[in-house]
Amino acid sequence: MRKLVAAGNWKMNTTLDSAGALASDLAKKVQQESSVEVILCPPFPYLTTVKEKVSGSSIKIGGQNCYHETEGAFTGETSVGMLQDIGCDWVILGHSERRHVMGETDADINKKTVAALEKGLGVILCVGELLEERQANKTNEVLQTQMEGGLSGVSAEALKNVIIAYEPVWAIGTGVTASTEEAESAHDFLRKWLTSNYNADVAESTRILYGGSVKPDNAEELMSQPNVDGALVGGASLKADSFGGIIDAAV
Ligand code: G2H
Repeated sequence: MRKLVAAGNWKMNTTLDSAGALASDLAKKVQQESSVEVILCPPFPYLTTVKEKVSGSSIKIGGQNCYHETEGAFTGETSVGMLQDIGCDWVILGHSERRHVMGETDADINKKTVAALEKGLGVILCVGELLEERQANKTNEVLQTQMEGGLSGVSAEALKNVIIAYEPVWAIGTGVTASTEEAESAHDFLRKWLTSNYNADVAESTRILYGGSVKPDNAEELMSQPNVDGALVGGASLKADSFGGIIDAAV
């Protein structure tokens, strides 16, 4: 039985005050014992504040990115160890905005994934196709390439600390959500990929989240699909009531 996940990707949003207030509101809602794993990924400067505000709840925090090197002259980058130092359990890697705005490749994402897992930091690995790739019937091909690239060299043991997030790029921040059938079909493909490339146990235990315009009113139906194990939420994670509604949908 896979524990469902509600992960909030705040992207480059919030202020110090609003991030703290949002974290406090969510901490009141999510108790120590929760049937849903709640992960908040605020901007780097607010991680420490958010961590403080959620203490006493079961909420975990994560970075939205990291760098694969441990230290040195890498201006603007944040290491895995730094994220762990301030209490992160997770890092989002391979988000489509990193791939398509910042130009990250599967090789870049793989280096970060391997570095994070080597140090025991959990990875939320995002994969997903562009609209033109879906229209050209290349969805599965793209997912296969991104899974093979991102997880190259990752053992079945290390994969226990990985969550996959399927985020069709055409559904991100657009208000367009994949239909439950489209989401389930991609998730089913990803789980079969895990079976073929790892084994049935790994495939059965790995959480696969859906991301892309998830809201309280579509979350329950998406998460009722057999292969959808929760949501990675952007816009709707920025308000306690809407993210709270998504957490409730996962309960
Ligand atoms: C996809 C998602 C969060 P949104 O990027 O990762 O954002 O829910 O705003 O589409």
